[in-house]
Amino acid sequence: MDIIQYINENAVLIDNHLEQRLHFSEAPARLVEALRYGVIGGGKKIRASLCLATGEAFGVKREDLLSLAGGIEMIHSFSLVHDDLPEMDNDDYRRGKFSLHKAFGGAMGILAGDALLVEGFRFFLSDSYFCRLVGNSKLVQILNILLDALSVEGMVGGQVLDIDLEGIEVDEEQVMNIYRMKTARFIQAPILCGAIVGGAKKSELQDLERFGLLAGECFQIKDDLLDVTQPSEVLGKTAGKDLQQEKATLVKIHGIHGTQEIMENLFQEAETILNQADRSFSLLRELAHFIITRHH
Ligand code: GRG
Repeated sequence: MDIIQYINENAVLIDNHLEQRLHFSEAPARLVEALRYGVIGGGKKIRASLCLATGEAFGVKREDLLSLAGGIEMIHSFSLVHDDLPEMDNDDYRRGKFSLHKAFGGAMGILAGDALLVEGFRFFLSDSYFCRLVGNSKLVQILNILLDALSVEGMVGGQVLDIDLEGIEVDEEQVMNIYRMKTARFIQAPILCGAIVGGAKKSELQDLERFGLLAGECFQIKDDLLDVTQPSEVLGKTAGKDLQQEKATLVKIHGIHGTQEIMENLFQEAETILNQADRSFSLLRELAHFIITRHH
């Protein structure tokens, strides 16, 4: 199957699943509206696709992974909603529409972000069919992987470094460290989650751990390249912000061509891991290729 078609099909499956299940009879209506605005009907849902494609490589049915992949997209959306706040990246646009705090106000930007994070975990934990299918031991593994990726040594810590190092002279290792913490660990996590549901062996998990981190590094490097090469209309968010905010990026150190070369080398390293695996990971390989060739 064409990978763009696969990604789009998954995005529809996830959106439909979120649409069906994100209703809360006791919650304030405006909070629910904001929460749904933050996750349904926008974004590539690439983390969901990574989870589904990995699960499928281990023989798990896509339908059985929708609550996990949907929850992961909610958690990812929390990070975007908070990242857009004036105190962070301060962006009025996201996914081609007003960012959540612009549409619903600053307090709701914080609270709907919080809600996406908490309800993202509840989304799969409250699915009793999914929990029975996976079993408690794997469920704990999945929770640990997601929480590690979001932790002070993961996304939250990475975001702090990203802010602290604005406008400061940085070297490549410092930048790569931010990329790994802020972004790559939460690209790696859905891959590992899909593999755990599928009963991956320890050695397979180790390979996918390395692959996932490399694919995640590629993801953030591509994001930085897009920021300087694509207009806002294509990105669906404000372009050129890294330069404006003096962000620590590889582009700042190596320029566009040097950065592209680093990304391609990392992709090749990632691809080699999959090529040497006993199992076929063709969709996952295609998704990694999409990550480095995408236009938004
Ligand atoms: C913990 C208070 C608090 C806030 C968290 C950590 C954080 C705020 C934000 C960091 C998240 C971030 C913006 C990481 C960069 C990763 C990135 C390039 C995200 C864009 O992901 P895409 O392209 O977006 O997959 P779509 O819209 O397609 O889902």
